[in-house]
Amino acid sequence: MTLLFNSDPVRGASFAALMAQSLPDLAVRIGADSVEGAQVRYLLTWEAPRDLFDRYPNLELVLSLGAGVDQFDLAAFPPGVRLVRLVDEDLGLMMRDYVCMAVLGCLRQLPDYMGQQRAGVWQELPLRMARDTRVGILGLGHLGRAVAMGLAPFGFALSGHSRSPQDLPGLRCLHGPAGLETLLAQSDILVCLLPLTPETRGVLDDALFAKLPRGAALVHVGRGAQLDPQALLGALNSGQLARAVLDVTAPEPLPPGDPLWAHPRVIVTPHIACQTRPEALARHVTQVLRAHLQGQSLPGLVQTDRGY
Ligand code: NDP
Ligand code: OXD
Repeated sequence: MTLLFNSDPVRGASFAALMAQSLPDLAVRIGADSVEGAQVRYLLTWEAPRDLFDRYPNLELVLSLGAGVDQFDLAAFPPGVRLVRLVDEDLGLMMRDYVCMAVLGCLRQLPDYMGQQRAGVWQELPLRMARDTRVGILGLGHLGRAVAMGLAPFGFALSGHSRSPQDLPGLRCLHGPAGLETLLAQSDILVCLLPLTPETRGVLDDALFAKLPRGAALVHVGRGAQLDPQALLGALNSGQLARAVLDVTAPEPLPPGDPLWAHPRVIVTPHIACQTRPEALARHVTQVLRAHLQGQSLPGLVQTDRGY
């Protein structure tokens, strides 16, 4: 029973040490050159080489090193190989902290004050209370729900949108196209926590920004390819959007000279809302492999037909 850890060897060594305690019968190999491809049953990877299934003909599970799986060609998965994404409480906590920071930053005009600081401007801006501010969350999955729970105590009026109907305490749950229209019209701060799929690619565009209340803010933590950067710049420059916090861009890193780097009302962070730590990874992989070996349903199993 061999698992190949196909990523940073230092993190791999920590992960392997933890796995030796939880699943001692599992052979963890680190790095693609460390093992014959035919021996690999489980592949833990962020990258998805095109020849994945030729290289590892006996694969049973591919485990993504992240919560997102948009780097994989889901249509290429043979019927017997399942894809699992990272689901762990720590990921939810990290995302909760980042989005609370960003939403509070937007509420208290942090991007604007940082822009003012760089320009040497000392100027007070009007203040708004959280209880008078509507936050809309696109995507009510594992992370969207953790974010909603984190924001609730601040008193924001919270709504969330998902594909299928949901019923969650403390927020108004909307779904489908009509629900999206309602959410957008009533979001002073919009948080994007959608997976990247053909349906969500480019979703943050001119038309969507036009549906937000004038002067809204965007917190984008999904995937860069969901955002049309020209539409964002246009909306910021026209005043339709007041400010934005972006943790994800396309491409990553954002190229030198990109206007988003220096925009006075934009904060850019280098895709750090969550980081995959060996402890969380070992906990998750242990649960997945135990469930797999016992023929039970897998935590984080990706439905390849819907793309997440
Ligand atoms: P989940 O799969 O648990 O949840 C996805 C949510 O999005 C679900 O509520 C789903 O609806 C909804 N959704 C999917 N497609 C649509 C659509 N077309 N219209 C409306 N709603 C839709 O994912 P997670 O919460 O775990 O993660 C979300 C994403 O966050 C990841 O895919 C990744 O891209 C990003 N991410 C970013 C990180 C960062 O560091 N910036 C870190 C980790 C993740 P339904 O409930 O009906 O299925
Ligand atoms: C992830 C990410 O998908 O870090 O886990 O973006």
